[in-house]
Order: sequence, then structure tokens, then C-alpha cells
Amino acid sequence: MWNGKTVSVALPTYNEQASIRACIDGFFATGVVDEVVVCNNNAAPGTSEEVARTRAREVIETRQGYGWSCQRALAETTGDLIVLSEPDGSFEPNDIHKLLAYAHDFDVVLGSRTNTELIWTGANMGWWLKWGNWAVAKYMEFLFNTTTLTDVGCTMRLVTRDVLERIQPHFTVGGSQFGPEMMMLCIWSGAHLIEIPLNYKQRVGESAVTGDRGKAIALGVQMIGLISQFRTRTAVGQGPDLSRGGFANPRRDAATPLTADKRGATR
Ligand SMILES: Nc1nc2c(ncn2[C@@H]2O[C@H](COP(=O)(O)OP(=O)(O)OP(=O)(O)O)[C@@H](O)[C@H]2O)c(=O)[nH]1
Ligand SMILES: [Mg+2]
Repeated sequence: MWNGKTVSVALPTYNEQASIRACIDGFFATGVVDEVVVCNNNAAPGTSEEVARTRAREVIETRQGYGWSCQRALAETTGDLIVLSEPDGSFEPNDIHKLLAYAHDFDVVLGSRTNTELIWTGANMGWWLKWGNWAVAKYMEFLFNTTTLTDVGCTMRLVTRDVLERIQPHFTVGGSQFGPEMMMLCIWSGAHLIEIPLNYKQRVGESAVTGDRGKAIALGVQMIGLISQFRTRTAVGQGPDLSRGGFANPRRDAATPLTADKRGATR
């Protein structure tokens, strides 16, 4: 529970039997997490046993892929605020406090793994991956003229229940490009977004995607295609219909005391 709101963590899992238990326990140990939902995506043997030793709830998704797994994990959550993450040891559960701090003002808080100061020794974020993610993120930022973006592959992010319910029916990507699709749907929904840097650590076990340079480049090209296609559709009036009334944003509503206070504080 945080600020009177319930907090859910959604974790897709494929090959993280060695790290998933510590990750789940880490999230509960933060003291703000009400539920952890694990989506077992034909995961490595032993994963279910590890999850059963925790307070997390496990659901099974048989359609293979990062996107299917994230979608199912998100769909099973019940909290007011939903944090998506990975159980491979690459994210720091305590960083949930950073996401929540921004949830005061924003509907969506995206993580970024490309700030050099927060990339740990051994993390899979070398020169190519860092600048590749940055370049594709800048492409998205430019096309949508949106909030500052520096990463398109960071699973750890927070959305409100309202945003999730709006964008969920429009998820189409079952594979590894799900992350940017979710980002674009958030942007297109009119939600207020911010991206913040998060710790990025060495993963436990083998990376299935971006550990291989060829696979990472192919994924980057697919992401550019997805972003271009989505932006073209929206430009010709064929984007998803996400309208359901606007999102209140105290920062931009000059009449609210919050904005007035903030202005006063910064002068
Ligand atoms: N590769 C892959 N990952 C899956 C699948 N289903 C769920 N996942 C989850 O998706 C996440 C990403 O997979 P990773 O192997 O960590 O990919 P990675 O190479 O580290 O890629 P990044 O995390 O983007 O750096 C993990 O949390 C997996 O558990 C699947 O079918 N394939
Ligand atoms: Mg990973």
C-alpha cells in the first residue's frame, strides 16, 4: 500500500528459476507491495516450486513470448498502481520507491537503463545496447514529440489502473517488442508520462534476447518498424481509440493549489 493505493508487481518469467524467489521477496520487503503476480511462460523447471515458497501468485501463459507473458501478468493484477518488472536480478526491487515517488504527479513512470551512473559492473548494457536503445527511444520521442525518452527496452515501469484498462485492449505484440508498443499506447492515451533512471545490474543466468549482438540488432530494427507503423496509423487517423475522458494533471492545471505551491517553491 502506498499513499492509500494498492500496489501490484507483475513479473513475466521464462528462465529465472535461480533469481525469481529473491526478486519476489525483495519486492515484498519494500513494504509497499500488496501483491506479486508471476506469469510462468513455459518457464524453466523448478520455477513454480520457487514461486510457491513466496507469497506471490503464479499464473500460466502458454503462448510463448515476452509480450504474451507481460500482457497476462498485467491482466492478472488487481492493484491501483501496477509495476511491471523482470525477475532476472537485473532490476532492483527497492527502485519501486523511485517509481512511486513520481506516481504523485504522473500516470505512467517509465524506467530507463541507459544512465551510465546506474549501470552496474557486469550488466548487459554495453556501448551498442545503450546507444541503440537511446537512438530508438529518441526516434519515438521525436515522432510523438513526447516526454524525454532514453530507453525502449526497460521492463520496469509503473502504470495506474486507469491507464492499464485503457491500453490493455489494444495490445497486439506477443514478442520482445511489446515494451515499445506499451509505451506508444501510453503516449497515445494522453496519459502523463515521465521516464526516470533505474539501477541496471547483471542478470542471473543466461539472457535470451539481447545477450546476442545479432538478435539485439534485429530486435532494434523490428522496434523501429513497429514505431514507424504505429505513428503512421495515428497520423492518418487510424490509431487506436483510447479516448475515455482526459487525465487530470495537477501540474498543468493552473487553478489547483498543487501547481501554485510548486510555482511558489521554485521561485
Ligand atoms: N526471451 C524470452 N523472455 C521471456 C519469455 N517469456 C517471458 N519472458 C521474460 O522476459 C524477460 C526478458 O527476457 P531476458 O532473457 O531477460 O531478456 P534480456 O536478453 O535480458 O533482454 P533485456 O531484459 O531486454 O535486456 C525475462 O523476465 C523473461 O522471464 C519468452 O518467451 N522469451
Ligand atoms: Mg532481462
